[in-house]
Amino acid sequence: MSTEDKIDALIVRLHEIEAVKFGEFTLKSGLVSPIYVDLRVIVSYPDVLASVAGCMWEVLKRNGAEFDNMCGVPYTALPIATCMSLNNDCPMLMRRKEVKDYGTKKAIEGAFTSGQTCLIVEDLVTSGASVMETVEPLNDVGLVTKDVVVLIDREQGGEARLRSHDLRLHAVLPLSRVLKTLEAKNLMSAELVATVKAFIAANQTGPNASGNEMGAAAAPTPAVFKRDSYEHRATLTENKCAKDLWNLMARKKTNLCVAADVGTAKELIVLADKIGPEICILKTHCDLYPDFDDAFGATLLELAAKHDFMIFEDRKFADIGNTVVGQYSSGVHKIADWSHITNAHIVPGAGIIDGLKQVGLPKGRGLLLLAEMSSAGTMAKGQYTEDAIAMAAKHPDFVMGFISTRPSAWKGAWSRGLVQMTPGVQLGGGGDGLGQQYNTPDRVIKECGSDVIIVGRGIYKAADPVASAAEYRKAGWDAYVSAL
Ligand code: S5P
Repeated sequence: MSTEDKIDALIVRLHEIEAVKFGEFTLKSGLVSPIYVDLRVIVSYPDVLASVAGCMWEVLKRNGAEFDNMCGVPYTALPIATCMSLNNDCPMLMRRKEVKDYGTKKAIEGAFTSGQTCLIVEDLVTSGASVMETVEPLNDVGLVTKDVVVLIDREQGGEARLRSHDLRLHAVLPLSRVLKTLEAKNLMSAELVATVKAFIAANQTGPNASGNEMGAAAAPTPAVFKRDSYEHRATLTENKCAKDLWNLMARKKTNLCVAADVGTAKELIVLADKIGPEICILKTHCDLYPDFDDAFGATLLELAAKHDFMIFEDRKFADIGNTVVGQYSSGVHKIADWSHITNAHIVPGAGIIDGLKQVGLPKGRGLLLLAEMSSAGTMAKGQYTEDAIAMAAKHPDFVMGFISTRPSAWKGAWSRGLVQMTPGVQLGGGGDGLGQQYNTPDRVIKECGSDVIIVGRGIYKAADPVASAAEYRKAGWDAYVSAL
């Protein structure tokens, strides 16, 4: 049997013994997943265990991996590593999960010499975090780690994370391969395959996700929140507006959104024409302008096309679904006709998203959820933020991201296709005496993990708004580049 046939047969067996299951599984984060992978059961099926160990070895040899010994990630991968060791006469090491507080206190058991190369064996990779927990103690005792072999890669960001640590991931079964085979063998419907794919796309783990299933809890916040490029994140979203924005930022080299809270529409149009070349988004509060008229939207759209920026009407909808349909589509402002992006509070519950989506989705618009706020004493924190994350996950076609202040510290997993936009930004920091709290562009991007800085008074109140916009643009962009 060819390796490929063996792999197909193994996929069917894994499905039979319910090591890979489909249905509705509630994860720790509250998200409902259409797929669940639990490989602990394979120890009870010797034919499956033998096949897993055989396929993993073949993939390693095919890829030319070389190593002196191997170490399984406790616990599910230990029997797999043992089989590979016995079948191929390759020495094995063991990592203690809890280092003994008596006796030798060794984290790594077995015979080895410093400088040897050790292969890591794992059953399932989601974020790559649990692999790293085994790599570190191996490196601490002088072993070199270059290769990681895994049975199933959920394709949720683990490979990139391992790559950033110079580790090569060899996966017998990328999840997409599992889906393809099960569909070809009529064990999954095309619809179910699409559902699982959409779920995986919407739940990419980020660089600080933990190794728990679906990255349900976050690791400590790193000083610099390492990030993926805007170009790559464009490939992770289903929402047209988010895709356009990611690509626009990468193309124009700016992550600056200007909050143009000036006194009149006339002033706003003049400002937009001047600072247009510096920005990715112009944020408006159209109910601030006494001279707002029917020509406003068309004029702004012309400027957006001229200077290549997007329009974000910061309406902060907060009513029931039926009411927001009217507020978004008609009334005085007809926001959906001219604003690419708008935002909403989640206070009313999911109906607000359904209502806005009914109007915005057919027009290719995007919605931001207010998951956190920049003002002192905000109620948008903790469970509220978690709920916003869960709501966004249910509408990957329409919700394009969040208004947030510190997404790097979020516990819940969120898709990296979503955009994080942060207000309360000034180069000098501080506050405004009315509750606004300012952070610098550098901290917002590098420490807080945001993607877009929203700057209002720091620019439009400056003596030279154009020079100030250029300064903020540079600060925001330099911070992004250095966090890559
Ligand atoms: O939490 C928030 C959310 C928003 S959208 N805090 C905010 O300040 N904003 C908006 O960002 C606010 O309405 C204003 O338009 C802008 C901040 O302006 P600045 O002058 O304080 O920079």
